[in-house]
Amino acid sequence: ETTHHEMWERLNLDLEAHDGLLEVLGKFYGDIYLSQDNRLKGMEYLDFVLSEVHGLRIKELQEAKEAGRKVVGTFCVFVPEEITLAADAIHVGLCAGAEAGSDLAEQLVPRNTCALIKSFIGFKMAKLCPYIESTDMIVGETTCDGKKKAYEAFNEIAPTYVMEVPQTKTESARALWRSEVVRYIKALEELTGVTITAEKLAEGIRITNAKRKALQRLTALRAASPAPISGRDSLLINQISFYDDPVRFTAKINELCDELQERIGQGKGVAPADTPRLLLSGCPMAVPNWKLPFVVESSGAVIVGEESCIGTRNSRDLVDESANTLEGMIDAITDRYMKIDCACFTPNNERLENVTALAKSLKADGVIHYSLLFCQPYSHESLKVDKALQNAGIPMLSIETDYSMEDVAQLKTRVEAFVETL
Ligand code: BJ8
Repeated sequence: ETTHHEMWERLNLDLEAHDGLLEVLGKFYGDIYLSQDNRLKGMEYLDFVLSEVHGLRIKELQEAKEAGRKVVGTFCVFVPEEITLAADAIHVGLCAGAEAGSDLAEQLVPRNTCALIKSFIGFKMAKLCPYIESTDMIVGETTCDGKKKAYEAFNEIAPTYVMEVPQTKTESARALWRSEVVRYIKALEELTGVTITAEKLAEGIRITNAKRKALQRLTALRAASPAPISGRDSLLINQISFYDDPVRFTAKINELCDELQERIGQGKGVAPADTPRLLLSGCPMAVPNWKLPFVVESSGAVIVGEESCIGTRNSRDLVDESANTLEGMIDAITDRYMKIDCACFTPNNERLENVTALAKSLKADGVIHYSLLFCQPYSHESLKVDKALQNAGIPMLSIETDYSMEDVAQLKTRVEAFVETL
């Protein structure tokens, strides 16, 4: 505890406000996570990592920095982790899922900005995030208008390198994205002094693919009935995939999947087999945004999948490992990332197919589409996803909310009513 405080002080955090945040987080975690029945033994690791997410993991980052490694912070699954790893750097997610500091953020971005953006800006301004303070490079991206304009403002308080993500999937869009991948390689080489060779990039691809394969395994096991793991726990695993050491995390998740397999073999689950099964779809849920999963799972349903960037959108596609030249690997990375079906793309019909296929493969009885308030891309697509699911005979409930707790009772009423119809 004391050593963590010294570290946080060195990182220039607001110690008092940060203590307050950790206290609320701890209580929240107790209510939402530790209160669950029939949890997997493997979740102990995740509980531990979460309890030390601002402690031991930050200490590891500091030690790595002392040993000469660099830390890269990102806000989007478009930033290729393979390349970060190939430069011997550490890749962490900086998206935030709490309201703390959001009022301060309104000095830099308009009030009608989504909660996710306000949260990462607020965390920086209120000196609450040891990850932001540990980074040597912060990488933004031109995805939604909210984010791309926010990075302009954020750049004034935290220098931000911005990758240009195209908005379509045409050949010229691919060429633009490939050039951005190459530019990112150069930027990292400059930052770290490491030359990214074919050998190093192959290793980065292998580590990242292995992590995604472990998450794919988890997704596939959740098709079992009764549901073998709660949606809350699965969301936590996906959230922690953005912070933890990738090799250690992969080993732990594979162990957890072994346990899941055993549990499925015994016909055991976290809820009775006739519990309505729901797929969540839409905006990413960053730590500690557990509001909707908690509401859903305390309304008589169980969540069996997350079609979001903190979910299957991040784990579904692998980089082809057959290339053995640097140029070939860059092509493979480019192609893999161009498959991401973010709502920022136009058109984005593959997402409609992917949501429908995922709902079917996970045997979901219904889908809850989740958009953050003021998120144009996902609010728009909620209408399209609804139609696509209707055509497939899968009911959908559309929810728009933010990080405040004020609408919890109202959300619960709507979710319960939806669950009753399934
Ligand atoms: S690839 S989903 S991580 S951009 S919720 S900030 S879209 S207004 S997060 Fe995303 Fe990359 Fe796409 Fe995924 Fe804007 Fe919407 Fe806010 Fe959002």
